[in-house]
Amino acid sequence: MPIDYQERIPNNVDLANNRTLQRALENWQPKFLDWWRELGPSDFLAAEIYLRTAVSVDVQGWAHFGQVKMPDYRWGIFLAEPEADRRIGFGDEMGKPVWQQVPGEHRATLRRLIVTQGDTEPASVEQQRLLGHTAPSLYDLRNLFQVNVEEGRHLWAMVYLLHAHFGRDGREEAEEMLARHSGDADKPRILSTFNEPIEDWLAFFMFTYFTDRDGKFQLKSFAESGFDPLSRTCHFMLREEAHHMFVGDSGISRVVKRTLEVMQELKTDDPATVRAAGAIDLPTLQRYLNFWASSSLDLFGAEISTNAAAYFATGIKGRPDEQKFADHVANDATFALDMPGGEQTVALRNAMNEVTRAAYLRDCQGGLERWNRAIKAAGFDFALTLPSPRFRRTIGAWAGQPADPAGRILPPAEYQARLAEWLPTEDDKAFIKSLMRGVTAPGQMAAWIAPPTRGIDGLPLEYEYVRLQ
Ligand code: BYC
Repeated sequence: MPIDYQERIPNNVDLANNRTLQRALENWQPKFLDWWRELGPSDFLAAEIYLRTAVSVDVQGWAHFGQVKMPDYRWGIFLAEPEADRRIGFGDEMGKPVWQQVPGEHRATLRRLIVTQGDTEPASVEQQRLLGHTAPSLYDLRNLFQVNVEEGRHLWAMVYLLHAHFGRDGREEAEEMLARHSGDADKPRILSTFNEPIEDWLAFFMFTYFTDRDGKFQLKSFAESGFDPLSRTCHFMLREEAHHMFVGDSGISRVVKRTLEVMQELKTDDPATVRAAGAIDLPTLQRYLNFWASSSLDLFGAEISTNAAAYFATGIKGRPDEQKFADHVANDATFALDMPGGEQTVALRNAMNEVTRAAYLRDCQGGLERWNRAIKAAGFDFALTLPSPRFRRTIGAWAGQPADPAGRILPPAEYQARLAEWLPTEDDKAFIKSLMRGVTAPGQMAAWIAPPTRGIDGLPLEYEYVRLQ
């Protein structure tokens, strides 16, 4: 009996009629499932989870909800609908028709970028694999798994591009994507943040707030690409990405809410008292925030990047929301960079990473403003702040510079001595860990986090979002 590809792998890339692609995917899929079983969410393979699956790209199909066991999840391949007569929107190739096939001269660059993007997706699943055991509620447990299966689908999206457009090299790269592992000493994931362990739910919420938001901005840049299949794939991924950032934003908001309730009840902002009452004190929250925000800032690359200039010039990777800029060629424009030796004016094309990093930082600020308003409204004098892009950088001009979170340069010894003020200490992590106990009764919530304002897909909070077996 012929395999029903539409049923097994929902897609809008005509998989049923593409034998080469079928063969490549049939070979890769069992390896993906082995990887999922070995390095995907630990346990819970038999649990029935209220998951969203994309079965088509239209309004009815992209968010299809139902009870699913994770290994049976239908990881599909979707490209946003094509835009008729689409043209390259920036750089030296501006105005020329977009490419449906990879131009030979851009093959190596596009492959590297697609591999770098793809590598982050399974990496994040690996980083989060143990969190299911300590979820603060079934609602949160379901959200974790939703994020995990969609990161799996985003890996599929990149593997599709590699299989469909890069021949044998692409197939090899797709295999390598399952061979590198987060934090592995010999074969680590490509980008720094994706090798950091995510050991508790506060780190998970920070990761989905700050690191998934890097995903948003990188995907927006690729959505501008002259390589149309990449652009269309990333357009569709962005829809799913919004939920991942919602998980981070609402997660941190709920932690802040619970902390403020405890602070008001006990009429104190003393961290030890707040902790003794089972809530997360705001200074600890700030230290977690500093860690994940600074790590995520590295993901935009170096301040001055000839790579980024070349991506822009050739039409491979644009700026997020390119249409918002007046000048899409950026040939003579300059950009004033904040550099360790003082301000430095460089060609705008060389500063494209910084343009994206700045847009990202503005976007990050939104949540902080809301949390700070809540803190103020509760009557406390404390404000969460974003660390300066100079702080704790390991990539680019600020790498290794002893700057504090406000961006002040300190004597190296003072910087080292004060790191514990700014980053989670072993004691902080042990305390957060002590709060992490899985809550599995429907509608129940751990005491360190407030309930969400609503359930999922119109269902009540008490709904059994994960049926544990
Ligand atoms: N760690 O010229 P530069 C997501 C490398 S998140 C390690 O500045 P460029 C998600 C760089 O690769 C979005 N290495 O680089 C979120 C280069 O190496 P090569 C992921 C780094 O190219 C949550 C060298 O340093 N997508 O989707 O201008 C859950 C020189 O640097 C790092 C992408 O990143 C680092 N942090 O910019 C799940 C998009 N930063 O080539 C998913 C694809 C830089 O000299 N990637 N390097 O060996 C890119 O567009 C670019 O590679 C980067 C770097 C923006 C990352």
